[in-house]
Amino acid sequence: MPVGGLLPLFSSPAGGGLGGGLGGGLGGSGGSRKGSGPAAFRLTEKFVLLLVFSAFITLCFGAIFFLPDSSKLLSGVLFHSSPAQQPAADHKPGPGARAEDAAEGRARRREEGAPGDPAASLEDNLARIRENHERALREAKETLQKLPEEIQRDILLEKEKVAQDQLRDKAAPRGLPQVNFVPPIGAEGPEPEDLAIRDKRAKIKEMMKHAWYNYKRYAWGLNELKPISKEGHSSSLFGNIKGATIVDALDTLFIMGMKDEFQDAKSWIEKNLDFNVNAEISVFEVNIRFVGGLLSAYYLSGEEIFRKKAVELGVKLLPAFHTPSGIPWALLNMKSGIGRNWPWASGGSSILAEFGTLHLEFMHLSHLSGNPIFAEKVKNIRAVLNHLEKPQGLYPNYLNPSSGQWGQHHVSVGGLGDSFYEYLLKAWLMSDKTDVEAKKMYFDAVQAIETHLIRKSSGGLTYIAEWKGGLLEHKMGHLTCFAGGMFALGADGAPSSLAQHYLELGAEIARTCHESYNRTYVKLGPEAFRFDGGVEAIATRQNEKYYILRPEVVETYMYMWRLTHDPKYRKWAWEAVEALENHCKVNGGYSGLRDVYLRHESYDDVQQSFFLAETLKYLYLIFSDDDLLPLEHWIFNTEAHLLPILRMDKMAVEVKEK
Ligand code: DMJ
Repeated sequence: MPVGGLLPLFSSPAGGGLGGGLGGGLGGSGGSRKGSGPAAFRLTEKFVLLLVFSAFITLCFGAIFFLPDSSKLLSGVLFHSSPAQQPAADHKPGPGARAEDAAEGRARRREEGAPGDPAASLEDNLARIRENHERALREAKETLQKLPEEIQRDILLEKEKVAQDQLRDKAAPRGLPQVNFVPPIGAEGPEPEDLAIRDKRAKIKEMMKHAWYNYKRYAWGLNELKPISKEGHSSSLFGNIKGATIVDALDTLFIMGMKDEFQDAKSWIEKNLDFNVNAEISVFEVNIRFVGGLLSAYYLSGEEIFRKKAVELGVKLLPAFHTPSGIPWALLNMKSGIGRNWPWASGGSSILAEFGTLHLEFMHLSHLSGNPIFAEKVKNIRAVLNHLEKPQGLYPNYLNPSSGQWGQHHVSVGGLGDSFYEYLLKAWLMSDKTDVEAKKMYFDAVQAIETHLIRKSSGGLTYIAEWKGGLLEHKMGHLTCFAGGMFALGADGAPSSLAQHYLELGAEIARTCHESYNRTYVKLGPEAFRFDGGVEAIATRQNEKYYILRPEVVETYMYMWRLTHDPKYRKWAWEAVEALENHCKVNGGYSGLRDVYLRHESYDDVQQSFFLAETLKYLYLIFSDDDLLPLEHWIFNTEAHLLPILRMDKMAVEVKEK
């Protein structure tokens, strides 16, 4: 990416050449990738002239300095050393000698010479000048051998690097401020009184142990487990960052009272969790799983290591925002700080569900670091979105970070769109209901979704379709099933005439998603199900029949249970537990399935980290009392990591260096 992505800086008229800031530079995408505009030529010429001039100075200096007569001439004026102290001519660092050799010699002389010796210091200075000129000459020679395109690229890379360094310097945590750690409310709950419920909860904890210990045994320190092959599984989403399952599982271990396991995870993080990786990561995935997991572990345990690591990682993600609009790239090389978008995403667009799912974590990063930069970045995303015209009040899934304009008009409450809506609602709730802008955006969006996307099947099932340039695709993804919980959670904040309506809408979506489970052989739902061609809530395409241990359906059951206490949600949740035990549990952990309509399991051989972070956590909460993680105090990020509601009066950060 770097070269292709950076060259437009030169070719775009808006890029403004070297003078236009880096943000403007990266923005000049739409232009040609050849980089041969007039501005580019002027710059190249300037650079070459500079090099030639520098070479000329060096030659003049060399002529004065190295010719015998000049030396003699200079010796009386500049050198006070005796001939015996001067190095022999063949030891002089001439053009062929390495500058390091000269530096080494200088250092040796400095060690040997008396401190404050003016002759030595003069000699030192001259030697330094000589080295600099030699280096300039060498570089000029090398540069003149390069093609103009290569020279341009080098200038750009250098410029990019300087800008990235500045950005990092600005944001680098120079010791975190002290935070008055507030002991968490409801981080551990009592055993449920009802014995049957207690047993069910204990069963879910057993499932967590089975998933955790197999990961520990076969894939410890790697990202995920392959439970059939009994080895590690690595996903490109995390680049070379390791330990996704460990970080994702932290808070589930904590709330289940698995203290020893939590300590093991903490020790691994202290010793091994490293973000200096030279590989591309998904900004969204790393944020929701790693930043979210670390923040959650900090808020539950108060252990400083988690806060430190979360902020450190947050800083590493900041270069992703380095685009003309401030809408972040989807992919980022954590070492170079260079970002780009998924090649398949509409004309180089960023994805709504990705850049729209940073808000909660970044607000907490600013809160815990005392550095406003994180909050500024996500508030800017909000500002960009607010300035844009929305087709029919809907948010398309694609937004170009260079132009700041929508890409393809494809709208979805499932993949590519989903958690953007979730984070609007939760931003309002997490701000102790002070972020009224988020509230308005959420309810406006939901209204448009109801008008244009939500439909009822002839069999009476409410579903959320996808919208493509005004045409509906009557398909609902497993991912979309989270929306039942979202509608119900938001009901309380709706105008009073609509509160009951949103709770019922949540219940209807929960029922539809339950049907998508119930109509399969294994009683776990497919990746996507359709409401056309004479079917309802059934996958018709082979590539939509898989189940990868996803949480969205039990997530909705959890919210519906908490908000209504209708026993059917515990019943449905238990059906999911039994199905997981019967069809996904294997010797080496839990595996996803390739086809939920098949009698005989075909395993995908991956135990996803979100199975421990989300699926098992939501199931456990359904069989716990409501005072374990009460919804009035905690917000779940989209990976089910826990973030406390920010009540500024009670969670003061003392901005003072430790
Ligand atoms: C999780 O990583 C998160 O829930 C995300 O929002 C969507 N996809 C997976 C689980 O299905």
